[in-house]
Amino acid sequence: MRYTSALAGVIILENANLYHLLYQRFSAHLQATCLELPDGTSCSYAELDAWSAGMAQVLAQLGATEGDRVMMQVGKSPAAVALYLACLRGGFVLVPLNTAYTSAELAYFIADASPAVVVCDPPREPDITRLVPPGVTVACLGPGECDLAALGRAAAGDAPVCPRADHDLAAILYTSGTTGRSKGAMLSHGNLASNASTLHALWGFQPGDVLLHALPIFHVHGLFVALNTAMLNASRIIFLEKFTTQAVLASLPKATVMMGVPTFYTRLLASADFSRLHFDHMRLFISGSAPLTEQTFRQFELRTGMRILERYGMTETGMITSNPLEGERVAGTVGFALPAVDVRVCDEHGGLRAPGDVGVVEVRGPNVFRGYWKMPDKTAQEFRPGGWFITGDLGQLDGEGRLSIVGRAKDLIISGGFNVYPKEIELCLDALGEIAESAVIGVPHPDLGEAVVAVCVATSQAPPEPERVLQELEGQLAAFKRPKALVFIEELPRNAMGKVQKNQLREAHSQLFGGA
Ligand code: MLC
Ligand code: AMP
Repeated sequence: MRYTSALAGVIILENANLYHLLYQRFSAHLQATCLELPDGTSCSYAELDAWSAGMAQVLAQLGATEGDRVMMQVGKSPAAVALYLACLRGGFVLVPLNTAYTSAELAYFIADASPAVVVCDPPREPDITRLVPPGVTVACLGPGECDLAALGRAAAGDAPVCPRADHDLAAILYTSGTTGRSKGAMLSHGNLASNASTLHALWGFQPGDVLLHALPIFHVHGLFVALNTAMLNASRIIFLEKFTTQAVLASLPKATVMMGVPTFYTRLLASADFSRLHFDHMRLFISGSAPLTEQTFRQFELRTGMRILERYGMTETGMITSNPLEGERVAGTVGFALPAVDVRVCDEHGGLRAPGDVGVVEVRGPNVFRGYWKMPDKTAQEFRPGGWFITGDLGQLDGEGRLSIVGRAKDLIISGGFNVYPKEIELCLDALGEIAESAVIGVPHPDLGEAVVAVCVATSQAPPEPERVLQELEGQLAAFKRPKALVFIEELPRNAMGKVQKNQLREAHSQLFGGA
């Protein structure tokens, strides 16, 4: 690849910047619509290119230099996509954050990532300004002290794409951990580019494909899997602010590809209007981020005549396996390792398990992240010699290399596609004076797959009102992490080693929401 510098004409340099790759692929279609919004407005590839160039320049003027972190906690909008692209082309490391995070949660991320600039939506500006240390600029995507969206538009032009090597960081995405402390997964330009190119080819993206995008853009699924594959294809993206059944039903007739978490599909199936749609124009429905039940897979096929393509991945690795585009998509399995990605199933010491045996899924390949930000020891613990990353998921390979995810070795709840680590919630609950100890579990939930439930022991004979306890968590934990139910019991069940028997609790409370 060649890098063209506006300053010095053509310089021969390898440029592994993901933006360079995206631009190469969509530059022949600059006038095409990239983002189409439900209100009828749209943003072309040319506009996004110029806007992101302008934003990259403004970020540099605000003090960001190559390798600096630019944190964003913003809702879905074309400006947010321009900001993502601006970070890529400027060589800044994007740190996207869930919009549900509270100020208390944000304070940790700001301290850990030490960003040069924090970008937020205008209503959050006063709060975030109070949180950042001196020298860190707060910018807004909208009216505020420093409106990055407007300034970027005013500076829109043709800024050069910063030369990056394969291993240079493009983004840090925070994932919670079993210790309750979030870890920043460092993803390089090479990680993102290889995964996007592979998926684009594997899922047969073709001219005319239109992606229906209803996912949030602060996680791997909506940000990298969906946006990068569509942009590599110069596709039109129907860009919904969030998933609502109504908005998706209204947009589906114009789409050819949709990506979603299983909750999207169960919600669509629950709608009578969904049955009335025709699906001839749809090429592909893709599901991931959480297990798709066989029941949803089968009901969906019955209703639409189409088999959802389930794939499996995680923040640290991007996508790992996928059911095939052509060929059998098997319910309850997540398919085969992606090209150039190696998958194996091992015992707890890294010894290979035989086909059919359950073990921990390990993965290796150009998609695997560069480690946890400022946590070299944690990084070392999660890798085996030879570059194998230990996912913490329990899986089973069949004789043909098809993987099924059958459980988790890590204490993790996936609720509506969002990860919740029980430890973080337990620490918050235990810090409240009225709770002696707690165990947070996931129980089957018909809409979210799993729902967060807290089983607690009170410090006094008369337990506090659950509603009041949940209210106390409001300022501390994002809404999706807060328990959907809080149950008081006299004593937590423990084994001989004193370890809380969460299996027993899960069993005891499995019908709290009516089961799966
Ligand atoms: C919202 N809430 C949730 C929730 N989402 N609670 C639990 N789990 C969730 N997933 C909260 C809301 O804040 C609200 O709280 C209350 O629950 C009711 O919300 P709702 O209206 O039912 O939720 P909704 O806004 O419709 O969102 C549900 C959803 C959304 C499923 C559409 O969560 C979603 O878009 N999920 C996608 C997650 C995702 O992109 N994951 C990818 C991770 S990447 P209150 O208190 O205000 O009432 C990854 C790797 C890979 O995993 O392989 O892809
Ligand atoms: P995250 O850390 O948010 O990226 O979540 C990654 C986790 O989501 C994985 O480790 C799996 O536990 C889970 N996951 C993703 N896709 C699937 C899938 N198709 N089936 C089951 N679990 C999945």
